[in-house]
Amino acid sequence: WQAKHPGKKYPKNDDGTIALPNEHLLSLDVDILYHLGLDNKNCDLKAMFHDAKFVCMGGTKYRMREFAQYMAGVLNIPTDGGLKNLTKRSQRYAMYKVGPVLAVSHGIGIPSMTTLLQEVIKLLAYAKVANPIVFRLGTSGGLGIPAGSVVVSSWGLNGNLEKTHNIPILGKTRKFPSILDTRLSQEVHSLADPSDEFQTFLGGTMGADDFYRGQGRLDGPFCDYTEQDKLAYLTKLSEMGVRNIEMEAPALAAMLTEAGVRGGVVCVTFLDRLQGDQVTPSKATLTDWQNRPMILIGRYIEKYLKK
Ligand code: R2B
Ligand code: URA
Repeated sequence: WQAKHPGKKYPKNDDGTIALPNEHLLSLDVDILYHLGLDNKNCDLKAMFHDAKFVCMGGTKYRMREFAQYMAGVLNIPTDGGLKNLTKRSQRYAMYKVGPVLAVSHGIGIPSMTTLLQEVIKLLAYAKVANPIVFRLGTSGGLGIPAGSVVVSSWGLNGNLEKTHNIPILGKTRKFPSILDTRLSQEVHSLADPSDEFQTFLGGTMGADDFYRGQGRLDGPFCDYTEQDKLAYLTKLSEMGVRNIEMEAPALAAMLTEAGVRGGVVCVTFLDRLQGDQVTPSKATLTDWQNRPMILIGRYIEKYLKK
């Protein structure tokens, strides 16, 4: 795409809408966004989503429904008829819309998240949304910070300790830089308030392709390394500036960069991985902690819309 559009860094039209770089799409009579249960012929995507400025993604359907409800309160938008799951026909993910906010679940891990994200990117392009902003609100394990803290990611790191998202394409592994928008992450971080019940950190995020060995845990069904090996690995990550470990950040960073869309990752930490591997807090505590990224993102969206 860049070869054909010299001088343009990202695939964007002058009005800020997304110019999808894949020319094969032009020959499709209808583009079926299969996992969303929507398409660009039988659905008026522009009428449905044109005002969707913020896409907020998170692992579970339940949490994203809670977030949509929370944003309805923050933005004073009535939800009298109840929140509708807009992907009902697919069942795979859930998507709710509250004014300018789309709340979408993405499941666990990079393949699940990127499947959803690519269809969301096409949705935003077909709906002609100008300059959308995408956030992931997630959970993670922290490195040397108190459980319950929030981390705003400044970059993503993959399991091979590279700042790239690596994916085999036509039998060859390709690497895409996992950069995040520095200004956006700093702005979100600056919205942490000294009176918050939690601390908020800015730092790197490692996205692993596995919850157990991929995150250096000792409590999976398989493990042939020692506790010293684990701690050496986690210490190395920490020295590189990694503050938390989850399972999506490098891919999200890479895909948004490729699409020319600004975005960020804000995760609460459920434990300090230097202290252990098991997630021990009660369900009530974990549910409460999961509201923390919502609070920060809610502040960002409210402030942005007031500008
Ligand atoms: C954090 O939590 C999930 C695994 O429990 C995964 O989606 C992630 O990134
Ligand atoms: N999610 C992860 O991916 N890792 C953790 O340690 C906790 C939540």
